[in-house]
Amino acid sequence: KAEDGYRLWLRYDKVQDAALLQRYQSALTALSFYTSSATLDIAKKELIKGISGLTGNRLRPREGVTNNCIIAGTPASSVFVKKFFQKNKLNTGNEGYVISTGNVGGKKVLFIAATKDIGVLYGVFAFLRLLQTNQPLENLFMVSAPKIQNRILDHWDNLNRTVERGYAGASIWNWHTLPDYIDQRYIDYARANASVGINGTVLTNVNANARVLTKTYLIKVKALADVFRPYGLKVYLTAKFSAPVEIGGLKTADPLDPGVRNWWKEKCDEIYSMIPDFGGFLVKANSEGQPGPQSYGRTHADGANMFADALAPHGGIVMWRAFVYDLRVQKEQERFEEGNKGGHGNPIAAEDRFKQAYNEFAPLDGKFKKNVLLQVKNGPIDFQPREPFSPLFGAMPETQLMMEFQLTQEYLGQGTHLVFEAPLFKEVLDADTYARGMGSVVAKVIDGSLYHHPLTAIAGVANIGNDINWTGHPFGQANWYAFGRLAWDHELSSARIANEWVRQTFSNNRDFVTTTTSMMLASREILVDYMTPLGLNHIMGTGHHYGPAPWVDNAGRADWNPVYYHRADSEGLGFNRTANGSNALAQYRPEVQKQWDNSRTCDEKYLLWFHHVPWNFKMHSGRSLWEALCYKYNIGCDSVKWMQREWNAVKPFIDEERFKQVQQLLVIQEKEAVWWRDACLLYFQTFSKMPVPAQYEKPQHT
Ligand code: GCW
Repeated sequence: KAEDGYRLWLRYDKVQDAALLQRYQSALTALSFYTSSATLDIAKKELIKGISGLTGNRLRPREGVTNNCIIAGTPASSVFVKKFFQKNKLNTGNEGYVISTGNVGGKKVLFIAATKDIGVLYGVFAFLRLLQTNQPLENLFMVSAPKIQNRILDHWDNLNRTVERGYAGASIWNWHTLPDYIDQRYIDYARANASVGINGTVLTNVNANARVLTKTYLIKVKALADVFRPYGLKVYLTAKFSAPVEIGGLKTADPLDPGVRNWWKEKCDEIYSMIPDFGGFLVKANSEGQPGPQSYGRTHADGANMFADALAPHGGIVMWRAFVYDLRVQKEQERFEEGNKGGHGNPIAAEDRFKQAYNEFAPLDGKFKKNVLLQVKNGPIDFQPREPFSPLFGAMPETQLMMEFQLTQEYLGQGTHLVFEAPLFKEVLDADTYARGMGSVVAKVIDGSLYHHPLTAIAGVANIGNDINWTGHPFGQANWYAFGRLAWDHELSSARIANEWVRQTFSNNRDFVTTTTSMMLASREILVDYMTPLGLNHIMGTGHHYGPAPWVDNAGRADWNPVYYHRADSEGLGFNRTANGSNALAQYRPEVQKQWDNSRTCDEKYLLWFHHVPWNFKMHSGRSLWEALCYKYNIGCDSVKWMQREWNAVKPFIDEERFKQVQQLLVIQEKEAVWWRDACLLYFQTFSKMPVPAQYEKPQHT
């Protein structure tokens, strides 16, 4: 059934465990739920639908309270909630909720309540999650509120419905039929996001098209905003820096030009007259060909603050991206090509790309207005299978930094490899910047607690398209889910998230849950092993970023070349970023530098990120670097075979359709793991000139 994938983690199928089903059936017999807003209406329908599917009980809201009654609402919508909140001095804030068993006039009741309407909707989804994951309902008292305010999906969707780095079909935004045609998918999208607490969506690609800011498109954007509003989902757009010239007829887009500033102010007034709760702008400027303030001799702060001023009167925010790598590098490359027509060549870029975002932004600390967030990718390069955390997280105390993760698996096997990303997200969130001493983890930088910043946000580049199952790979859904859950509460463990997702999406069967979650939890490290072990990175094919291409040395820009990143030579492998190399390490606090600056003590996961080490370098295991590389690539391949066996074993527990989809994708993944191993080992062997140890499979030329 095609709908098996479409339903995501919101399936509400009847509880299988007979004893538990009976307990749920008798604990959930009545409902007191007065609704006075669209949001509460949605919450009520969801609750009734969920309980009906899961237990078969069809609840009809009634006046008064009976035994085993759910009381849902806010202090404003329900007198019972009001008393409960007063008695317990509760206030769940703007978005939080409480789920609690209780007593009203001697009757056993269960509260799903919140200070605000949207909190009730989040509470309903949290309650249904309890049922869907078969949790006990006795003696409940759960209070929950998000740790980060703005939890946002960034769509890299173009107006022609292509999706940059999208692997799940076309964009779900059908600009052609909007605003009059409201696809059911828009509603289902908002509902899915609300179910995990995602409260914002940037509809358009950061490689922006100014036309989305014209009236013609804003009418369509408004239609989406109207659909999303009751689900607590705000709409944002990307703003192309040159829009005043492209669609405004101005001669310049200089952020200090009064005419330009006024143009943006009026544009914002126009947007807010149509969408009063518009979230704001996401801007990619002076990066990969996008125009920006530097084109006019101004700084990133000048650019961001111009938008900030235009948005501030309406309460909007600016998310200014820190994903830049210096124009000078590009210029140098162009000069080089000019003098080297026809030949191949690779001038080493003027500055290590690793260092460039920091070089440009750290000096601007404290220069951004109150409604600006600087959006920093998790690592210094670009969404690699593993990166050390971006040094910017420990370097800008006076700036509100937000995180950008990538859910779409651009460098992680795209739509075909099974990779659960929660461990990647957690690794970065838990990394210690030491910015204010030990314990200054990245999560505390972005949730505002380290420096007491009032505005906080986190973004995930969406992996959603119009494929029936939303994300192409059925397990891609888990990354959307994990992002939402971690954005709400970064303290949740990857294991807990995997467990929740598997139970809701597939089955509560013990064997199934154990097998599938262990596969998920291992999957990211497995991919690292067969793609980029020991700190290798950016050795994917240039442009598409899919298969292996460590040999490429003519990608058009020195710092797009895989050879720039791995630096293999007859001596060894890896990028020396210590003091006698590019010294990128100096961008970290001394405690962090100490973890990584010595090749003998550096965590081997990051070894080749920071060191150029000889082929016969002795690893902790006693293997040489070359042997360790052979070992890692082989273990990666073997582990994909293990995943295949595990998946085959769970066949009896789930529907044929999703079983087969994953089974076939794992076949592709297995072939491609071997492709990665063979390509990389054969290539690196041309430098190491060492044999592959006998116990490993020999790489093959194909
Ligand atoms: O990850 C890289 C991608 C580009 C992307 C860019 C960015 C949207 O290869 O496709 O462009 O980064 O994040 O801006």
